[in-house]
Amino acid sequence: MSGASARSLGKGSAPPGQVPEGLIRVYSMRFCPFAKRTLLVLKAKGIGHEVININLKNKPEWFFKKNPFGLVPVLENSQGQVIYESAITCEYLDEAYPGKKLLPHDPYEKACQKMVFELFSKVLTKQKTTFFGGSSLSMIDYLIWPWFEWLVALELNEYVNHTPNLKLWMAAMMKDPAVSSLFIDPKAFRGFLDLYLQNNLEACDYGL
Ligand SMILES: N[C@@H](CCC(=O)N[C@@H](CS)C(=O)NCC(=O)O)C(=O)O
Repeated sequence: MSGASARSLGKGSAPPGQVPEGLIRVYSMRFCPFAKRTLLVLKAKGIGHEVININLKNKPEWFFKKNPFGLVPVLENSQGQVIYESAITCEYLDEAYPGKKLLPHDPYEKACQKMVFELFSKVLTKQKTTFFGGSSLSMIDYLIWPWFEWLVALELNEYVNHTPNLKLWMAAMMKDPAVSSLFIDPKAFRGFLDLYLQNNLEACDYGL
């Protein structure tokens, strides 16, 4: 993966050129939990990609041509096709690329994952298996994880102590190679959050 730790592009920057053949590009922001979903799926499936960070406090004019809502993540492939909305980018990657399938093949099982996703905050405590999609890690776990990573980074994970299944799930997630290799730097995250809440234009590049 290239560019993940590069400074973000802001207003006045030149639009990046065509995506090199054999790679997919993700427009991201280092601390965005939605973009983290896409990055987790890229990593878990071993998809060759490059990352372009966007300054969300000072967005480049050209970025709105990639996503009219001006939000990250956005995927762009070498044919110039653009996909946005994190859950849609994840499903696209799972379908378009070979390797480990993260969404179940069975239509009912797939619908169940989507229902859990829609309701995830309400059903978390009803989880009966180690992972949300069953005994092995699948798409739904990656879609939910980035917010729990924030709890760990902010040292607030004691709030899950009263839900033992959730605690076990978090411990199991931390052992996943995609999750551990993309784990947010807690110090940098806190520094980012501090600046972001002050609307500081340097927030997205904190620590670089
Ligand atoms: N529903 C979108 C939400 C994405 C989103 O809110 N991304 C944030 C960064 S974490 C963003 O781009 N914020 C810029 C803004 O609100 O102007 C998705 O799932 O992709």
